[in-house]
Amino acid sequence: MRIGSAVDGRSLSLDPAYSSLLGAEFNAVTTENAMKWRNLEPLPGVYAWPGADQLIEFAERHGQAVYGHTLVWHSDVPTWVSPDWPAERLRTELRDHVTEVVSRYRGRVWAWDVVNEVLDEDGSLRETLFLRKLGRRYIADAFRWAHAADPGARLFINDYGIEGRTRKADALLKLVKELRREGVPVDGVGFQSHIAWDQPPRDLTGNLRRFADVGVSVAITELDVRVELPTTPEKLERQAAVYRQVLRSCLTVPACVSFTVWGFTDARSWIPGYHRGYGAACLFDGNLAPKPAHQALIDELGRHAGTDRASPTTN
Ligand code: 9MR
Repeated sequence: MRIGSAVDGRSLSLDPAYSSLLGAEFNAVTTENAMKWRNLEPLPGVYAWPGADQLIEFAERHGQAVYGHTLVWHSDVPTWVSPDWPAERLRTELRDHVTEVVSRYRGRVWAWDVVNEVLDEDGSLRETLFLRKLGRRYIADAFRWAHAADPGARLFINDYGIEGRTRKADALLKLVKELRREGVPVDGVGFQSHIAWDQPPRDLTGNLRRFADVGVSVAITELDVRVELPTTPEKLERQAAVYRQVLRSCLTVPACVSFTVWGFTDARSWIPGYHRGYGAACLFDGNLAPKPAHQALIDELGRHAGTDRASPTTN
């Protein structure tokens, strides 16, 4: 079971306490931002590899698996990609981007978020530059390009708001079935899991199972549990229970192949910048001291290992 964290590139370079905790606590890592198109290719044909390279080298030194995030995301398209281009130009640039990045890290990235957030809340395909110009086939194309560049990598479709049995989750299930019926190499579905402390998803386990039933892997890809500030010991206990519940769901479903938190320290989390009045969403506080949620995960993993030993035929 891969237990990973998203990694903040600046902290990895500049903060030895951050890096040593990352190396000690996790067996998988995801780049939080360094592999996004806008960051990787700030100018046409000019790639900025050092951030991504640095993380991969760190992971290899620490025996960690690397989860690549993300190849196609409407929200991080470089500014030089013009909405006025003819469709064929956009398609070629997108294809070259996917091919360049996946080939560079061939054999070193075990899984990729190929497309991120392609659905709207109502379950329709999100209106993005890619959909407008290229039509819905851009999704299948992206998977095929990625597969051609690294046939060994596991290819995921990743989204938020799909942890419970929402309309969006229903639509994603339908999309994944269609893609697989068409022979598109979709191997897995990533459940981002940005959750509020007082609104845990309903029936996450059942939801993961119905995706697993169509033959794909599932993964928790960006878990954090934001708390309304100020924090209190009670809120942190409830937060811990949500972390535990999500891990338990993943451990319960054999197709759940990895569990990733979206940053591990409150000092470096995206939450306060995006969710007004919320914070403290991670496993460690701003001084890198473990919170109750950390202990809850350790307990849950121990409990699961105990179960395994008791019944060696299950996994
Ligand atoms: O945590 C990321 C933050 O630092 C970036 O500014 C932001 C925009 O690139 O992306 C955040 O990560 C997002 C992830 O890439 C996709 N799912 C939602 C995450 C939180 O916004």
